[in-house]
Amino acid sequence: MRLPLILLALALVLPGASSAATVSFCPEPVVPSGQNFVNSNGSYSGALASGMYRMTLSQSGPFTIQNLQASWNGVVAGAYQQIIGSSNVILSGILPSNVTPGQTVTVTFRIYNILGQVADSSTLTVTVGGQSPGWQKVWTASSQSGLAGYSKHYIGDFDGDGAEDILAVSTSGWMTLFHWHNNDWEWGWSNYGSSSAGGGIYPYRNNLVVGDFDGDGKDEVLGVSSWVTMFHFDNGTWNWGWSSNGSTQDQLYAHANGGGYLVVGNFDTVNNSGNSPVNKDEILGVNPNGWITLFRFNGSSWDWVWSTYGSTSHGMYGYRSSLRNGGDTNGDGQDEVLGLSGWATTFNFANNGFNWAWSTYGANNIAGVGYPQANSGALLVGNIDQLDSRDEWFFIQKGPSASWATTVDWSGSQFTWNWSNHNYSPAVSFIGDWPLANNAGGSASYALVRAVAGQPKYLFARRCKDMRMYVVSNPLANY
Ligand SMILES: [Ca+2]
Ligand SMILES: [Ca+2]
Ligand SMILES: [Ca+2]
Ligand SMILES: [Ca+2]
Repeated sequence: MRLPLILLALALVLPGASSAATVSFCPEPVVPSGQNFVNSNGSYSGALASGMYRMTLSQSGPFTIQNLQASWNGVVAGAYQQIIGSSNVILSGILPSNVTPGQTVTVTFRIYNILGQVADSSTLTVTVGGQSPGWQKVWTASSQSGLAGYSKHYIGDFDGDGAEDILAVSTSGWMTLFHWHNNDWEWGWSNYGSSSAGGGIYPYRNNLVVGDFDGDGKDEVLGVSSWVTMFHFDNGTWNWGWSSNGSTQDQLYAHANGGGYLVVGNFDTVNNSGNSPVNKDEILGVNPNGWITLFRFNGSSWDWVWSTYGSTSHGMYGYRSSLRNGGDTNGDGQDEVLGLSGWATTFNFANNGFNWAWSTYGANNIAGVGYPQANSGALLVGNIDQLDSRDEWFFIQKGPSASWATTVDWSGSQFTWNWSNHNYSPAVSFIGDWPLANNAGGSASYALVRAVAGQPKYLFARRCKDMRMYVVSNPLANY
């Protein structure tokens, strides 16, 4: 007699207990006009107690999805039926023809219990697909068992073949190196979840910075924790290199600790020490105490190249919370530092110090792109065409109504825009077929990667479980 009583108790508390559970659709459907979608997959975050439930669908938006249907483990929404447990919800429908790319319809999926109370209410957005000229898709993650299943992606040429690789780190502690081969991201080294693999890199896995610090043509990673330690990818695995060995007197540690951060770039191409080539990357350390210092690795320790020594009158000081690598915008082989505050300003290293170079001086745009960017919009830096050796600035809006993406580069006297999804008629809110506006409840994340040696950088776009890569359609056009 005890078991039925327990089930009854569960059923009675169901409305309150299950109201926090929702069905999350991920990724949400992006469907071309006039086409159907059949397998939009949602996962229920809770577990329904056994009982009779009724599932309903409603929709709102500028057009009506036809034949809109949902099912729970094959049980089709409609009448009261017996459903139980956790499940995948499958949604399908047909978009009318002649609807506008980027338009969205919100679909609401509800589950009612036998008392007529709402046990779950979930929404998803169905977006009309589109295609903006200028970019083409070269890769889509086919499953979550590869690159897309990892939460962090560190990009660098770790094996020195001229193509950038990806060191991917998962929330469960897997670390895997991926290489672009045969038009796919293939597995290389992996720790297979082991904390002992990789020469001690494991404890640093969530806070790595990437650069070619020793100038040998391969990128290292610098792990920043209570110790700061460099790891080299040699002989098929990660190897322990220089380390602060826990010294709190170490100046790289002091600059990175307690809210400080490290900016990597080839900021100085003149004064590299020792016998290293001029492509050795430096580190700009931004100490929370206000000191901003340039470091360079000399093979056994870090040389102190330059510092503000805490001066509040140096032009960089006002940008100390938001300094980053601004790329090599003029193509001279040397990276600038970009400060993003109320003004955007670049700093160029010359004559033994960082000098103020270019600035918005408070203007509300950069080459027509609104500045400061709203909703944490992306600013990607890298060379995405083959017309020139200058790095572009790629501005991509984020947020629920994101609709612009624009590339900008240095024309010799000012920044000018070259490609924009709005430079076509009709303009659609896409890069290639990637929708800019939020989907599945969140913004996208973006990165640039030189997947092929000597080729332009590709664009990574990621949202929810969807991960794709795009390349410019015409690398000889000016982006
Ligand atoms: Ca490589
Ligand atoms: Ca190196
Ligand atoms: Ca350098
Ligand atoms: Ca370029």
